[in-house]
Amino acid sequence: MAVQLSGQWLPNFPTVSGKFSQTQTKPKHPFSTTTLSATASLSSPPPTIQIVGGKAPSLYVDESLNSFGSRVEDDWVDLDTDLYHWTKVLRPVQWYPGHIAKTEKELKEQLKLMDVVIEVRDARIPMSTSHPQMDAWLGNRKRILVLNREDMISTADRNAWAAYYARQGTKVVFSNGQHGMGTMKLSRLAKALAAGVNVKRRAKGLLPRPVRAGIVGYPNVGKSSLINRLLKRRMCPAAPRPGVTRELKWVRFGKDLELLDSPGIIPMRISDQSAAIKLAICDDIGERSYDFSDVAAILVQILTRLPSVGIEALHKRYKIDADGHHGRIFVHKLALQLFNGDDNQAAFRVLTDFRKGKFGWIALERPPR
Ligand SMILES: Nc1nc2c(ncn2[C@@H]2O[C@H](COP(=O)(O)OP(=O)(O)O)[C@@H](O)[C@H]2O)c(=O)[nH]1
Ligand SMILES: [Mg+2]
Repeated sequence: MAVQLSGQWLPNFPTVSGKFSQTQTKPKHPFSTTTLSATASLSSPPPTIQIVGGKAPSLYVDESLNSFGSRVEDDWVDLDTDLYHWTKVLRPVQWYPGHIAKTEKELKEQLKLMDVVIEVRDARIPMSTSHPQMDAWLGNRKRILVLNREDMISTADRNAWAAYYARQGTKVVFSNGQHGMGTMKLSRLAKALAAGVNVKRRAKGLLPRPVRAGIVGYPNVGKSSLINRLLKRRMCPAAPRPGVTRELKWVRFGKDLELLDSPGIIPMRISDQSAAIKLAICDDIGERSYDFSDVAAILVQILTRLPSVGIEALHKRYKIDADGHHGRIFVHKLALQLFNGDDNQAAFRVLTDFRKGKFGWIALERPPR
């Protein structure tokens, strides 16, 4: 039985959706700000929940409180409300290269052949890399959610997401497509989930066949890398930019698993511009679809608000004061300081610094309450 996951941060915010293979049918209760902390809920997960990979959550630090003693979740809600207003006035970001429409069509066909679907998301932005139509395409198909790029978020981020999905009864694997962490667990889980296929075949007197797992998700989240790490060979082209995988491709892992690598899919129209900007910040959509200065300005404003970064870290790196509202001025000052007044270059520097972890490894999204 599958459960519809949903959560709202903002009136227009996309539903955190995904029907994942699970046995728990009760919808989540709202995140109780008084009784439930991220760490507490993980320490006693319901028996059906499987959290695979990632570091064990700390049992001693109440990560639901910030340094001022107020709720971290409240800060995130405030930030997202501001993000909505900041992005609403910008030129909309849209990215839909020609091959995606073709992929979508082919993928829907291939889905019929899959025993289990592995949906990969960017751990920095699990909500913004959730395709709004994925539920409809997958129906009751068995699913595993992968939060890849686990090395690019903090332990607190990971704990928050692990606790969130644990409450949903969602199987989630944290992985690192560059170094291969989580990939063996992923293959084990896929085989275990699809074991029923061969039980049925045997009952019919048929020989067992390899389990077919399709890897799907947004562009550049690490789908091909995960397959390559699992196979320990470069079978699928992977590169640090979106739109590299253009074809669907089945590859064999051992004698009992077949994996389908697919090009990233993304909605034709990204209706949520907060999500679009986060995709741009994380380099998950093509560079030509957005204005570097717009995106870097928003990033600066976000960074000033994240407790682990803040105005101090920005000042330390660039020797410029940020105030949380005038990211553009910040970028322009950096341009004057280092790039002969070229805002574009300054913006690119800020974006690259974030992507390289120069402000620490941090997620840009926390679970909804
Ligand atoms: N830091 C980090 N980089 C990753 C991870 N997984 C993939 N990458 C890098 O992200 C880029 C995109 O990966 P790719 O597999 O081509 O993504 P795909 O478009 O989803 O197939 C490549 O440069 C990878 O080396 C990860 O877990 N951590
Ligand atoms: Mg790829």
